[in-house]
Amino acid sequence: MFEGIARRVQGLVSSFRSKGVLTQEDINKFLSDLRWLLIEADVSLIVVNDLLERLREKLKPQTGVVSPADYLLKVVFGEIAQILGSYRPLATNARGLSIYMLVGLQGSGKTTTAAKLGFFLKRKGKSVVLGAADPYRPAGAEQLKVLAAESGLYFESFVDQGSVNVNRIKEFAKKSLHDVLLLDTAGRLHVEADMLKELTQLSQLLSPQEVLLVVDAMLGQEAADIARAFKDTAPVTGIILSKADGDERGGAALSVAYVSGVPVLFMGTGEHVSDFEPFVPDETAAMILGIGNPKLFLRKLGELEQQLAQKTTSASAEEKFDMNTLLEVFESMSKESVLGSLTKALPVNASVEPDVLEAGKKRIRRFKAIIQSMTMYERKHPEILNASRKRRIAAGSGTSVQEVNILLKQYVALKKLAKNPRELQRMLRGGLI
Ligand SMILES: Nc1nc2c(ncn2[C@@H]2O[C@H](COP(=O)(O)OP(=O)(O)OP(=O)(O)O)[C@@H](O)[C@H]2O)c(=O)[nH]1
Ligand SMILES: [Mg+2]
Repeated sequence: MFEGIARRVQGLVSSFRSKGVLTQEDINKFLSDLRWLLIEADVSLIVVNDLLERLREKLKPQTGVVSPADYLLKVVFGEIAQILGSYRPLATNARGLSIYMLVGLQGSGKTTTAAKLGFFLKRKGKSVVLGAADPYRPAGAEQLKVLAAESGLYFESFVDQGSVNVNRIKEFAKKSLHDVLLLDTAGRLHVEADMLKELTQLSQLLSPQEVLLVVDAMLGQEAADIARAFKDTAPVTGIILSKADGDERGGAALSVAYVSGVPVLFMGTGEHVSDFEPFVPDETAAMILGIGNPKLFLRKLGELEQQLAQKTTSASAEEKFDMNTLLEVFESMSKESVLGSLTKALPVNASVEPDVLEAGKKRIRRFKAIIQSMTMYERKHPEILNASRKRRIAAGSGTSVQEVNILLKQYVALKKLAKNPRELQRMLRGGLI
């Protein structure tokens, strides 16, 4: 699911992995590439434009957070999760049977989804009845009956002589000791006024707890237009995105809730009855961005930021900034526990560039070796380092004079900023990882 878009987002972001800073120009380029990426993923234009506008406001040039790539991922992740809406559980009827009507176009997956949702609720301990309420396709009732039997759910047909018997549903609801009745209603080829009218009437007569619209995610942004058309006329309360396994571009997932204003509550992820999941925006956003483990990603990012903040602020507060301070910062940065696990929490989907992170780690190792080859006096007063001392340090640390010079340059720049801990902290992260 969403592999296509995830791979492309990762490709886009990974070009920032080797950078130490993020300029406004970088941001503009990133946003324009992202725009194309989203349009090609068949995301609704209204979503593309709004998302881009939010990002344009949020993204600021950085001398670096952990790395520009992670900073971009973090901000985009937050905004996409917002666009996807918020998760809510199904409404229930405290006084008895909860009725959920499943509505949607022909072939969208209503009947299959009824069985999936029923199976999902059964696993949560509910007693579920699948109710046939499609008067036009007798075969549909048969299909529902078979699925009910296969999934260990109850079945009841409410179709009498070519129409839905509403009174019988009401009677059933009154007497039933079950928890949930899932009604599989009639679909049409297109969104048609008479279908919407029929659904609205049925819903007025039954007052169901939810009217769940099943939309086919393989339709991309058209899924969002369909959802909107239903919502405008019928009392749709939630969306189930079916065939999300076929939506590798992510266009439907990104568009449907935002365009229709109705939350996506579940998604179907395959043909089997258990291929069904609650739609959790954070997790879906992570999938779309190709972040392997979003919780771990955000937690590790936070930890690293905090560690660096502590090191840098404590030193600068006492105005004792010297090579020892820098060494401490390097040590906290190069700890396997932080960098290593951050890498693991990062995208699973290929295009992470291990060499870039490896290069960052290697650079820190070499800088550490340089400082360790200095005497204590040199560490406190690096300004005394002349050409011959530098040669000695380079030889002692197995590095080059050039690298010693680079480190000294960074040190001078950082020391200047030592009175401003925030700036120092950002610069440290930007320049060194
Ligand atoms: N890959 C995949 N296929 C699905 C999914 N959900 C449904 N399908 C398939 O989509 C096709 C149509 O599903 P149905 O449940 O019969 O659709 P429907 O909306 O009830 O169709 P009508 O009753 O004719 O309006 C079937 O072949 C299902 O197996 C899904 O999440 N993933
Ligand atoms: Mg059907």
